[in-house]
Amino acid sequence: MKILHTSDLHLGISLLNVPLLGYQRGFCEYLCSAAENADAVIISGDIFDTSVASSEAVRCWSGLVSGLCLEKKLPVVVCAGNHDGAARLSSCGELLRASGLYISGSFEDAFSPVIIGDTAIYSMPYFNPAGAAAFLGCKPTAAAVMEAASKKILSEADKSRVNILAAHCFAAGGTASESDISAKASEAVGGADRIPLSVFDGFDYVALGHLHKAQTLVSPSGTIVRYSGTPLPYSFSEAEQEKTVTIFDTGSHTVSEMPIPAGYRLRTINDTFDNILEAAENDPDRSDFMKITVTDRYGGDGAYMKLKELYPNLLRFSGKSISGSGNSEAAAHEAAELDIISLAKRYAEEKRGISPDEDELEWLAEAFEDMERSE
Ligand SMILES: [Mn+2]
Repeated sequence: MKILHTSDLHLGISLLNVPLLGYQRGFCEYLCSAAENADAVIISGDIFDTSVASSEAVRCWSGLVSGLCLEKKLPVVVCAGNHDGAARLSSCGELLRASGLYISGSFEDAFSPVIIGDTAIYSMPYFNPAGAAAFLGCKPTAAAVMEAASKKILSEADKSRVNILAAHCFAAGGTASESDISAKASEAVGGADRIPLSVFDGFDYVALGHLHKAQTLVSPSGTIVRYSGTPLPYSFSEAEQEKTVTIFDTGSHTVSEMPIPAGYRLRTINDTFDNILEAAENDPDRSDFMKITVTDRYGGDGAYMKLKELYPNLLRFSGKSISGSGNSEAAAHEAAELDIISLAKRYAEEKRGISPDEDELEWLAEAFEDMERSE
């Protein structure tokens, strides 16, 4: 059997204020046709970007699962992610199951597998360790909960089947992206929610969501622990990542990837102002979503306006910092060395992106002379 695994759709997300739902609808269409080659679909959480999703995002989701379950007649197994409102997402569960849509929204759901042919899929939503620990009688940490849950599942599982775990969590050794807001936050506090790969030993495949970069980790006994990644790039740190859906073959126990057409491209340029202007003339992809850093000018409005004319989807812009290093102490030290005209000139460059002309410099000089006289 072939299982198509995807996650972290984040329907309704914006990229620096640019709504991406139109592109996400494109992905949903792609997914419906890609799934024709599969026997089941797993979506490992973060269906929506916010727990109370917009009506447009809900409509998009509704269209996707209708397409997969009703038109393509495929079973779809979903676990709620930390961005989802789990109770909302999993409402009408019994009714949906009758149509082949299996959504786990509460921790206990993880222990009732969805059986598809020779395969059992255990689907565990993102969990709060304290609540899950009370249910399992273990320590209230993510690692202890997952260890106890895996043990319980595997002790009850039929080993003649292919046993798959779908979950939304941070596995040790995984790499977070800029758009993994909660994963990044956990890194900042020391990664206490990291789950050691050894707890996944015994499963045939672990279909994870939460980290936005597609990546394969391997447990000590050789279980493939896979993040499918987001279907589209949701931050500039993902500009170079190829976005794919993952296919797990239950017969050969191997994974393969199918590339997803993005519909948009993210691009980063770091260069001097003149080089950027010159290169822009022959740039065929000026409608890309851009992040530009000008290395030889301060980030004033003038430089921004000029570049925005060339790149209408300029989403992030910055110039060099006053010290060139971003160190404010060094900047202050450097500024103290400058005469007042040079300092004013630099200030004007930073604010406007262009140097003051001869007339302006003369006016400045006069103004400073007047000031000194009056002092
Ligand atoms: Mn996510």
